[in-house]
Amino acid sequence: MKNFTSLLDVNNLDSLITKALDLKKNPLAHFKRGRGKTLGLIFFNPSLRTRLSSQKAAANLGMNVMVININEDGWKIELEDGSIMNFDTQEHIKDAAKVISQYCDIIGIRTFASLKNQKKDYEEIIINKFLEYASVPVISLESATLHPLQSFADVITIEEYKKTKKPKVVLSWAPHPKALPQAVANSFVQWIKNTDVELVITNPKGFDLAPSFTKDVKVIDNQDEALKDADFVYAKNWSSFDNYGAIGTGLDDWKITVEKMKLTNNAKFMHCLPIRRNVIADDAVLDSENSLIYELANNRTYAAQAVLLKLLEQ
Ligand code: SN0
Repeated sequence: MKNFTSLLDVNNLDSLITKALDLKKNPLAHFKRGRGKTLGLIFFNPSLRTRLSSQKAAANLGMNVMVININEDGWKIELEDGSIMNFDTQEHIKDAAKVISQYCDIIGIRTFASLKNQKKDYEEIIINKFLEYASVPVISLESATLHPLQSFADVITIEEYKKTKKPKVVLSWAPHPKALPQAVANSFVQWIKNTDVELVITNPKGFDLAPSFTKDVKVIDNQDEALKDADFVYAKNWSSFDNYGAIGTGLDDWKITVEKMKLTNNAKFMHCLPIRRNVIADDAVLDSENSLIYELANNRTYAAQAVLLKLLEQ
């Protein structure tokens, strides 16, 4: 593994899952591996779990960590090659990537979709520029269209809690007051398709994910029907892909309630957090025995640690 920006960077998912579960049992087993090595975390937008779980993962490997919130603390970054920088951007991404590579052995980048320009978002300009110009491995800490560290934690958690060999996993769209990226959902589908589950996506008309991700996946717009016999319910809002960035209105009944969970096979409930409580899912679901929200967040550390370890081992 040279970089970690999507599932496509992973050679053997099963062995990476095993590695993460081993690290969960013995987090300090490789404490000497990262000694003298530095992880740089570059944030273009807010983060709680990704930031802290990555720091924790690095600390468990004996690494040093440097963090910068680039929009608040750094210069305004220029993305266009060849641009004449006589306006408001102050530092070219090429220069930033080359300089940060001198200070760090691994660089994590967190970016966010504009949700205005589909083509630009799906081109993943920031991550790709870092891949082009950095001289050390690059990890995505959520990009415009993918969130691989989250998805890795998602598959680890399903592996840990599944009761049958091939559980039914339902990814359900849920309401939200703001336009959110498709990244978590796209990436969830990309990863989960490579595990042994029956995947069903349910979303309202007009909210289908990009066909490149949903190819060969069952997608239905009847949420109740989708939830039937589910072993895992993964709720997430995303804004429209087709009508790019549009939010759903009048769709509040897509919220996950106790009544909806009763349609399932006593399913476990998952969400990546942060969650708008009583909008996406009711408190009674989030705080129920079947809720895995905190366990999923806990697994973010071991997902990040398995990835860092793999990159340190080359
Ligand atoms: C992000 C998203 O991609 O949906 C991060 C998830 C890991 N979520 C949000 O931006 C939520 C913000 C909000 O307004 O609730």
